[in-house]
Order: sequence, then C-alpha cells, then structure tokens
Amino acid sequence: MAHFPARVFSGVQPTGNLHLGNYLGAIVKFVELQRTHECIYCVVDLHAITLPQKPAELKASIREVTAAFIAAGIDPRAHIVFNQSQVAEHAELAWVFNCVARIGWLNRMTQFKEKAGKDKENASVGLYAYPCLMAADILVYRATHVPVGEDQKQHLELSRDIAQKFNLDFSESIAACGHGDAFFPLPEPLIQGPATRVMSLRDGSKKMSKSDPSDYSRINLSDDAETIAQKVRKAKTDPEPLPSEVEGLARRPEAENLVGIFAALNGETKQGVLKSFGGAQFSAFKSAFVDLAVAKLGPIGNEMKRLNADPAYIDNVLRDGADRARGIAQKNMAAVKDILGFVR
Ligand code: AQP
Repeated sequence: MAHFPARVFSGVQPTGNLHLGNYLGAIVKFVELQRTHECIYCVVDLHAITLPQKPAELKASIREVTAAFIAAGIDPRAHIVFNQSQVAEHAELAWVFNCVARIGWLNRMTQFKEKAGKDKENASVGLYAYPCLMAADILVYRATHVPVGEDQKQHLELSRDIAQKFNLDFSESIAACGHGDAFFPLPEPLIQGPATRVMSLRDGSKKMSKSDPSDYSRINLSDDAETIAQKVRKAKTDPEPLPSEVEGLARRPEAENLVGIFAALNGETKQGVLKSFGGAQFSAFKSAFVDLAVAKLGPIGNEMKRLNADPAYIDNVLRDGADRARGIAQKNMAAVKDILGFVR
C-alpha cells in the first residue's frame, strides 16, 4: 500500500457546552499530538446542523469551541484550526462518499439510532449521512491519524471502509493518475488512556454528553470552581470505599468513572489512583477530585472567558486556518475529480 505522511485530523461539534468528556476524550490528545505531528483541528459546524440549531447560538458555539481549543493549548499558528463550513471541499467530497458508501453500512451506525430515537422517519437526511461527511473531513486532508473518544470508533471504521472501497473501485484510474495503488490512507483511530469514554456524573451507564438535560451530569470547561465542587459533591457514587485494585471497580460504574477521570486529569493510570485512594471513602476522594479538577480546568475556563471577549481575534484565527486548510483540500479534491473522470 502507498505510503502516506503522518497527519492528524479531528473535529468537535459546536453544539453546546464543551465538557470533561470532550476534553479528556479528544482535546487533551489534540494538544499532545501537536508535539509530534502536523495537526488539523476543525470545528465541525456542518455536522452541527444535522440537528436543529439556533443561528445566534451556533455562531457563539463555533467561537467558544475555538476558544476552548486555544485555551487548552492548541497553537493555531503552528497547526490549523478552522470551522468546517469555510472549506467547501468537505461537503463536495462528502457527496462523492455518499455514492461510495452503502446504505447497509449506514444502517448499522448506532449513533444515528441513538440520535434519531423512535421517530427515525422524521430525522434529517444529514443526520443519516453524517458518517460520510465525517469520512470526508478526514480524507479530504488524507489524514492518517484521528484522535477521538470511544463513541466515535464505529464512525472511524466506516471512514476506513469508505477509503478502502474508493481505492478499490477506482484502482485503475488511481494508478493512471499517478497515485500508485491507493489514493486515500486508511485513517487510524487514536483511542487511548483511562478516559476514552467519560460517563455522566448522575448515571454511570450513560455517556457524559452536551445534550443531557441535567447540567449536573457533566463538568463544563467553562464551569467555575464553586460549580465544579457542587457537581462533584452531588455526583452519584455507591456506599463502598474505593477498592485497592482495578478489578474491584467491576460493576461499580460510578466509581470506575470517577477514578478514570481522576487518572486522566492527573496523567496516571487507574491503578495508580487506587494505590493512593484504595480503602478511602468517597468523601475524601471527592475532595481531592475537586482540587485536581479545579487546578486543571480553572485556567482553561479563565482563558476561554478572555478569548470569548475578543470575537474578532477568534474569527481571524478561523479565517486564517480555513485559508490554509483549503489549500490542502482543494489540491486533494482536484485529484479526486481527475480520478472520478470529471472534466475540470
Ligand atoms: N463522554 C465522552 N467521553 C469521551 N470522549 C467523548 N467525546 C464526546 N463525549 C465524550 C469525544 O469528544 C469529541 C467531540 O465530540 P462531538 O462534540 O463532536 O460529538 P458528540 O459525541 O456528539 O459529543 P456529545 O457531548 O456527546 O454531544 P451530544 O450530546 O450532542 O451527543 C469526539 O472525539 C468524541 O468522541
């Protein structure tokens, strides 16, 4: 298979308050990968409109996600930060992928089933085709690595299937156009660490999510110290003290979740956390948890506030990032058109 230079791509939807799940599952990894890779980070606003959005809130959310990226440590000069709708090639390649992906593949996507709920007939076509747009987001840059939370694993597998089918369906044309035996890499998901699936603070069986009606289910990146403390104090637990070994967390979803979050925030393993807190009551653990969460998230929240007060700066970052992203995307899209046999 052809060799593709390593390139990271990932996105976050501007659909509400960013929370600890988005942070630990995705953004922390975005920050780390900057040291070793060329990175492209996208505020995926075209994905956001697969569900109803209020225009003024969408605009504010696009700026807020951008502020969160920068506040968390992403450098928009050294890497690329932009919003998806400014680079038309995402939608253009998504159409091509709508024609490559099979309906049977999309029918298996669990996120569509969860988000469409019982009234599937009334869901938007965009929500159904979401994974094809996600594949286009990644592959329009021929990105090789995609840091995401566990919930996106299935969509990443579909992106690989689409890339593979395109490479096979058009193999002769790909070779004739001078791209060897494959035009698209098969993008690898990067899903590692103790918090790839952060659960709700109110229910250890549900994913922490922006759309959960209870704000007590999540810690938002913009929460102040008092709010974080209140949410952690109210977080659901069980009556037992913490175990000393990871095996003791089995069938204790709330305990496992809090220990996983603590480990990720502190840069250690769950076993490391239990070495310090095995045998402790939740009251003591929660108090250390609050101190750690406030120490790690407080500076990010403050910086987000500062950046949010300067929308002109944020808009400039997005415009500049979009210009650079478009340069790569246009070149790849032109090659795709040649491969497909379009006249241009
Ligand atoms: N609970 C989570 N634990 C770990 N990672 C998570 N991610 C989301 N929730 C968790 C990861 O964050 C990145 C951006 O997510 P997104 O905003 O694009 O998509 P989402 O999964 O729709 O986010 P939410 O918060 O769950 O929103 P709603 O409520 O709208 O469904 C992705 O890498 C995702 O894996």
